[in-house]
Amino acid sequence: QYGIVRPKGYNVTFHTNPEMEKHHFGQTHPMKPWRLTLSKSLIMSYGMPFAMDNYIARAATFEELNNYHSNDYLDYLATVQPEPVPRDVESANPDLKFNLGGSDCPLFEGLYDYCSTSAGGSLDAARKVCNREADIAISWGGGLHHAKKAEASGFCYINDIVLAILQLLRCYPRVLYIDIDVHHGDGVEEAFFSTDRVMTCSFHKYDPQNFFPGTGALDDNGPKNEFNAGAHHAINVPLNDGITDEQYAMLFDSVVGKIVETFRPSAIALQCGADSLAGDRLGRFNLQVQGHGQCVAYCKKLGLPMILFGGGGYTPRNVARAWSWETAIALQCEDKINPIIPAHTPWRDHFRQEELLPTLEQIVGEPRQNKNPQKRIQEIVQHVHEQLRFVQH
Ligand code: V1P
Ligand code: CA
Ligand code: ZN
Repeated sequence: QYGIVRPKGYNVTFHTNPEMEKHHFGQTHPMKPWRLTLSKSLIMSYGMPFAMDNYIARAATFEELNNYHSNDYLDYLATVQPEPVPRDVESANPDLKFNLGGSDCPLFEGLYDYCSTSAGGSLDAARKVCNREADIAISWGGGLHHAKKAEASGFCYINDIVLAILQLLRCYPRVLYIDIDVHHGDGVEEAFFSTDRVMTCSFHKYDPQNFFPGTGALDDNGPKNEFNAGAHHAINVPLNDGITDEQYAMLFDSVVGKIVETFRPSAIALQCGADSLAGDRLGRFNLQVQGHGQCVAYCKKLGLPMILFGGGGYTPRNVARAWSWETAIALQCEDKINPIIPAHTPWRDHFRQEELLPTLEQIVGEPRQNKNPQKRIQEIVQHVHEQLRFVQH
């Protein structure tokens, strides 16, 4: 239709479940599953589904979720009833069971279906990468990196990424997890803390007192005990407000490049949280669609099997822009994408700014002041390179 054809010599699979998109966390909650509908609509209007295999994944079973999450947590998640009157932010209760029911992780109608369909998409993606039916598998409904074995955290209830990586480990000796969400990927780091088969690397805003979740300092690199296999296998890149495309790309290439050289991953799991874009309702960075997508392009060039996950992203039109552009990068059809959003795109008016024609790359939001001096960026690169001297695979 727009000349977007299947990429030659490799295959992209796309995993969704429309069931997931209709759930609501509550009126004032920043997480809007509807952003997935908006993203899919933009991806469709560019004709991208013609160039990939599209799957509506079944929900993950209790047993599949149980490969990471505890029985008692899952039992509770499957049976707990939503509260008739939603709790307000001020009256947050500190003794919540499994951290469920507060303002971050509310109990809403259909919660278990929401969680199991999100995990189902990411598990489906992992299975396709395992059996070589996909070179790149996409699960924009996944990427919920804060969920713990027996606890919900930061809008995440089930850690679909951990479940997908566990699946990849059945077929690949080493998996590299990269996280470009503006928040620290603490749940994934914790799950693989003691193994040298997974290296985790998160780029995030770091301000322990004032920014969620408060973990992920530069010298948090896994277990301190050298006899623990996981030592040196957690890489953290703590950043300040306002980082730009140029600085981020330089850091990303130099950190990920060195990791690939020393760790020699056999597959990549890339969490593409879109809250690291400029203008995000919760984020603090200045990344443009171009700079965010550059990370996907860099990983693709490595030529390793890969899963792309979604994650955060609280300005829905910008989320749709970034994930559409990154789907195009996976399909290697960037040059076929007209920056003016096609006239037939449903909800096209959501992308319009003032009197201008709506475009794919021009995101909404004021730029933030850059508080990342070049000297600090150099220090980060140096620290990471020193850590990786201990790693040899
Ligand atoms: O800051 C907190 C908690 C609540 N305080 C006691 C500390 N929570 C954050 C959670 C952010 C989660 C991000 C998830 C992801 O990484 C992956 C999907 O993107 C939070 C924030 C904030 N500005 O950081 N919760 C909320 N805002 C919130 C606002 C309105 C209603 C409900 C929650
Ligand atoms: Ca991150
Ligand atoms: Zn986030």
